[in-house]
Amino acid sequence: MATLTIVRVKCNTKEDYIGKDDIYLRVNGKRYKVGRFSNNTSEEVGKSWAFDDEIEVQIWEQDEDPDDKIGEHTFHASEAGGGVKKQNYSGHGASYDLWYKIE
Ligand SMILES: [Ca+2]
Ligand SMILES: [Ca+2]
Repeated sequence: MATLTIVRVKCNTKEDYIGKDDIYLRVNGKRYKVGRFSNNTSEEVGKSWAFDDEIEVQIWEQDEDPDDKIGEHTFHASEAGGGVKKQNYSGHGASYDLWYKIE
């Protein structure tokens, strides 16, 4: 059993043309609200999820019409012990960085 902690999410470039992005994660399919972002802003998350071999984290931007998926990444238990690392998510013209730790 391993633990994924998402430390912080940063918006480099937002997805919505007007207004702030409304960002949530889907962690193995389950939705977790992060917050609202304009360019070059970040939010502390500090939330952990237990998993076995791998865990998929998607970043989504909420809209009135169908939400936009910024990207997805699968983290592996074999990465455990490496300290805090950064993963970039890019899609729909947006770019987000996610800092995480696997223990
Ligand atoms: Ca959008
Ligand atoms: Ca939106």
